[in-house]
Amino acid sequence: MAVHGLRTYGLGRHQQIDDYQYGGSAGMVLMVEPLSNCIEDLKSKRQYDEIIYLTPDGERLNQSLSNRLSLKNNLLLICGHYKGIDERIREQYITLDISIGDYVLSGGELAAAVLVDTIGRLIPGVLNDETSALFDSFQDDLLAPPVYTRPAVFNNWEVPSILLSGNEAAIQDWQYEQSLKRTRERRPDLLSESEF
Ligand code: 6GU
Repeated sequence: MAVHGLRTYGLGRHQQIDDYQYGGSAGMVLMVEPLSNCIEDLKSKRQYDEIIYLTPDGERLNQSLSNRLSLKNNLLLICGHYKGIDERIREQYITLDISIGDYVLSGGELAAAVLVDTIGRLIPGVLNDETSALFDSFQDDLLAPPVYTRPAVFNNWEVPSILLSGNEAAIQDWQYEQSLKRTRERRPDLLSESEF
């Protein structure tokens, strides 16, 4: 992963990258020329599968979108700031708009960090145990079951005995039931009619 500062492509002695918006509303907008020069420079060095703009009006990020993006080779993420970027950049270059949720951040940087984290952990070798992403909450639209580690008893608080049984099939059934129960209680919106 590489981070590129837009200021490098800024205009004039002050390396200007933003300006007042046409129409008179308050707030600065990232200018078309520095962004275009930056994107063209990066595109001349790599072929990008997607050029993504992080924006509250984008498609809502979820696990399935992260899964899809983790299969791509090169992604270019554009972070807006202030009131956003000149619309012509969106029209000319952006192939995908992503929002990380229904709230407003002051810039796209934290959203980009969230996106990079969710994708990065799906790439083989990033997680210690490569299989463990398979059992995450949301990977199958269910929340993850409760987990325990040693000791088996603390303050008389016991680990469910099934987990100590060594019966792998029974443990898997138990974990699946716990996932369903947790999802029903906390996120019923994730369940289809049949599972409910
Ligand atoms: Cl991607 N950007 C900004 N500025 N705010 C957001 C967002 C993105 N996603 C949710 N809120």
